[in-house]
Amino acid sequence: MTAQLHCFGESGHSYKVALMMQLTGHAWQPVFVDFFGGAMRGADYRALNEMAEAPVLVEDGQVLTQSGVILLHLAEKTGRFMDGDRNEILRWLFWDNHKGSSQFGALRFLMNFLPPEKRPAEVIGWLQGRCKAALKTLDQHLAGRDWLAGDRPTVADLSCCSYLFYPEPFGFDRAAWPGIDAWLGRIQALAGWKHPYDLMPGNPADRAAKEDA
Ligand SMILES: N[C@@H](CCC(=O)N[C@@H](CS)C(=O)NCC(=O)O)C(=O)O
Repeated sequence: MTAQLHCFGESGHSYKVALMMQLTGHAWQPVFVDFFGGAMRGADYRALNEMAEAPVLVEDGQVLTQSGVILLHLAEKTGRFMDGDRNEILRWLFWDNHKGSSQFGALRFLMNFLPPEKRPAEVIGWLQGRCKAALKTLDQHLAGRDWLAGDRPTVADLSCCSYLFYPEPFGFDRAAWPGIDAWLGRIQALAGWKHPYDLMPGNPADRAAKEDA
């Protein structure tokens, strides 16, 4: 049965999974989650995912949450993107969930999706420092190697890259990080790569158009 991914365009965590399915040709369809309309706070969504987060993958009667778990599930199903030392791949997946995407996503949310008068300057400043440290870790690791874990792209790369493709500013300037810049270019060159807003429903332009209507 075609896998269903509960997701929305702005969700970098969902993008990791959507990108993996896109690159592997795994059959899937998106189910739009109206995050900005409050859909995740409702009982229906909590019944699907008690953690009230996207992504959720529903496939063959299984309901999977947490992007890292879903990526590993897809790697097993497709036989792709696990070509490397398993511990090294998991090390970067866990790092991403703690120091990478989780912080990039929160900072981007505070700086772009909260109404300007509600943006907490002190928290933003603190988080910018944390994100800069994370970007440094990533950039240094990528100096002199093409992929995060081994000689080929793995789910570690698909996880760690996700927020770095979004256009909304959160203090990440691709040109300032040569290792990351070249690595993102390699990911973009993978056959079938698509930008998050071309892969999943919902994006800031859609919401702005609705507000204007
Ligand atoms: N560690 C989780 C993070 C998921 C997550 O935070 N998703 C965001 C959307 S990108 C979300 O649903 N946030 C809702 C909230 O924090 O209330 C994963 O990797 O799936």
